[in-house]
Amino acid sequence: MSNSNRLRIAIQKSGRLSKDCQALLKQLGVKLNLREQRLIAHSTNMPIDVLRVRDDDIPGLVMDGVCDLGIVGENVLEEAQAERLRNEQCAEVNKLAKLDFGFCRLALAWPQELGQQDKDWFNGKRIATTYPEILKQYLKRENIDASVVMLTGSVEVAPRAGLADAICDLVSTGATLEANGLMQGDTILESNACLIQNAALTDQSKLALIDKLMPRLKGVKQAKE
Ligand code: PRT
Ligand code: ZN
Repeated sequence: MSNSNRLRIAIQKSGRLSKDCQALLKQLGVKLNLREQRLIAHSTNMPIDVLRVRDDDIPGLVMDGVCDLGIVGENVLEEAQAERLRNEQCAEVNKLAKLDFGFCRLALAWPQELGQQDKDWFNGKRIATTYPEILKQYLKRENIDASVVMLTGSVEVAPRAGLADAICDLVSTGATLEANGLMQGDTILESNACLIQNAALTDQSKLALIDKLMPRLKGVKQAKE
């Protein structure tokens, strides 16, 4: 659906995935002039444009065909897919590869002073999260009757601020949970960055270019192993 004949790839502009995305494109041989703070960077050696956006916008841009490819955390992808399905919008993408960066887990946590708790404890509790759809699916699956408080940031302070009893947030080293006196519980989702493609892409020259890049991607992954 993208009207450009250049392959459009959406990556995170600035954040935890940006450097790895830029390094990956470089390893794939895509030359870019990223110095300028522009939304679009044109490749100088391939018919590729890189769109630099907020990570939350990437699934929608690829699902709607505004971009042909995107690199995004599976956490953000799954949340966007669940939200779109609930709104009866197109949520389909082809996951071309799981990438070896951006690893984290979406886990439950609660104030340490409460000690170890089992799943039943969550009944009747409020859980703050930035991932309401993934959390609701988990609660349904586990038959837990808790309410979900949506926060777009600072989720880890919610219990202390009296906004929630527990949280469901991304964890990498665990330092943030510890610094906020929280104890980590069940992992709801394990996530890596992944490469996604618009499911309706039919442009033969773009598909041929993707076919050319994919073995390079495999080569990069093997070289790291
Ligand atoms: O501005 P934009 O919307 O693009 O960026 P953002 O602020 O929404 O996202 P960003 O850059 O923080 O993260 C982008 C992606 O990186 C996430 O969607 C995940 O897929 C992945 N990722 C990997 C993480 C983490 N590790 C991570 N540790 N995303 C966030 N965190 C946060 C977490 O929310 C918590 O606040 O880091 C804190 C916990 O880290 P530890 O090491 O203390 O456990
Ligand atoms: Zn974001």
